[in-house]
Amino acid sequence: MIRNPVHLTLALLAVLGLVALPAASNLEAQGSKGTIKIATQSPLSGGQAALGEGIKLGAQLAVEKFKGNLEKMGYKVALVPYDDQAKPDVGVANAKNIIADKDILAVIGHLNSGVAIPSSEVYKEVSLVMISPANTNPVVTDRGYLNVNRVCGRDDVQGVVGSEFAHATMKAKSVYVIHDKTQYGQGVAEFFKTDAEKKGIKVLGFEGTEEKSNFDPIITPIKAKNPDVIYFGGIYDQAAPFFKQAREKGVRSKFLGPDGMDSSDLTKIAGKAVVGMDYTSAAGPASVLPKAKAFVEEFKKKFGKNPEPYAAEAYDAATVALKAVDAAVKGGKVSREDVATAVRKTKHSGITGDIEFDSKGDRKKALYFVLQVVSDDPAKWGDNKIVKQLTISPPEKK
Ligand code: ABU
Repeated sequence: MIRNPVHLTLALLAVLGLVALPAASNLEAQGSKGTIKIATQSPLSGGQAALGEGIKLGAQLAVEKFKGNLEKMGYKVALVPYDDQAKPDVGVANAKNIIADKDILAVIGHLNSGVAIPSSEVYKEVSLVMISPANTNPVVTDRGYLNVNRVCGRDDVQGVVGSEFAHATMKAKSVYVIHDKTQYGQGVAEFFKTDAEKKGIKVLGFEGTEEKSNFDPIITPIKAKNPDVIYFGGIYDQAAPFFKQAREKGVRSKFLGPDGMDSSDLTKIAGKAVVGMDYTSAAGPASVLPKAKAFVEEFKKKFGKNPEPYAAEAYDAATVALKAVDAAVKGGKVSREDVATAVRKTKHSGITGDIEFDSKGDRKKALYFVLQVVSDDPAKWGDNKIVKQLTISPPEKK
């Protein structure tokens, strides 16, 4: 779409072979003020849609709120949501479509590290920046790509926060570890297990499963071993039926898990079985983030529901993206690489705290929490008790 008459004339001359056009810029016809798009990639369908939808809506709210500067400069600004279905192949297929749309200057996503890692290999081909609100697997940033950043913490920290809690607070002498075989679930389970063993906790089992509905064959041997704690490295859509069935079958162990548990859908599916359980999270509960209160009100007013965990992080990630696009536009040229460079330099006081990235794209100071489920009412998920709150820098690269 070429709107500027000068560019139109140049294009016609180019077609006639009378003049060579410069290589297409990412923002088509910079002088003509085209459309700037921010994409989201997260699961919008399937069992993890509660968190994925929250990521999309958090980013949408930020774009609506902060697009004004760019509009004043004459650009249209649009959010383009993609449904990665929590599946790596779908995320990669979407990523290929995203990089083909030159108006897209940033991606906010994903929910799943196992989707973000291969998708970001595609974004890297064209230096398209990704800012993740939720991906905690270390590999996301340990590849050291300029275009990959995250505003949340890392599982090599989160797993240890969990094992420390199991040891010092839960006084666990034995644990049984289940994981979902994904890069995220298995990864965080391994960090938990390794540190738990260092602390002298006996690991009675370490088992991966993709089962989603009938956990009988897994629960029977766990019940026989009677661990003090069962740790589930995975996401709530799989963990909730497991916890529910475990209680129904008389398992008395305490439950523990990472941020994949952090969704109101955990109680929607598991009900009373998970009341009292503890989980770690890298998503900041609005109740401890003073600036997030207005966000929660605005979110509820606009979308008629509470923001799920990681919606606030998506809001901050999208705000950082827009700030970086603003800076790149003011620099007089807009390429995806300029935006990626600007993101890495951005300092932002967000609703989840101060955001600044290190040389790998990790947040310099990330937040970690231990929370406890207080009610079987999904509407009260935001009231979960904060048992512990930590601010931790990313580990030094080995
Ligand atoms: N960190 C929660 C979402 C799961 C993931 O990182 O894959």
